[in-house]
Amino acid sequence: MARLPILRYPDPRLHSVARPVAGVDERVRRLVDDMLETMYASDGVGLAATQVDVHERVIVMDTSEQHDRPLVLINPEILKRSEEMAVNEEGCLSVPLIYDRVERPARVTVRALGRDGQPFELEAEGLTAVCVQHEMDHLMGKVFVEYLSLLKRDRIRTKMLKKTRDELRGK
Ligand code: GNR
Ligand code: NI
Repeated sequence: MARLPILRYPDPRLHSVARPVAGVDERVRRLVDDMLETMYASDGVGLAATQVDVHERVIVMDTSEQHDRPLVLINPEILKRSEEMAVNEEGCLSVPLIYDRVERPARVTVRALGRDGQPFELEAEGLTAVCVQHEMDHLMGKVFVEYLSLLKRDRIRTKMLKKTRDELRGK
């Protein structure tokens, strides 16, 4: 396993649209394992392949309290969205230290392939529903800050560019 570098907003590669995985083979399983290692090492509850510059429809998540229930979604599709909406505070490993409220359907039903290539369905609510929608947005090239006002997004872009510059200078 290996930790992979995570793209930081406003990197244009975060806006690439991922293509479906053709088959769950050894290469895809290695990607999944590296993404899980990267997610756990970064204290994230989810990670989309887009964030590690792989533009294929692969997501890893773990919203369990003990961080011991990895969830792998390959070629995920949303089958159902609740009419009820919910507002939650979101963060993103690609936009470190920024948290803001986003409104989304409260519950979703998702169909995907697991790490074993077998299809399954997930009925998600709470943080799991937030996370799966946040990750599926990444696969479509969308970052959560795009739900915020242009003013906020602009401030975030400036802050992220400065943070990256400071880190490169060793500050
Ligand atoms: O670790 C993460 N936490 C989180 C919190 C609230 C809503 C969404 C998320 S996903 C995020 C990891 C990440 O950036 N996934 O793309
Ligand atoms: Ni994210």
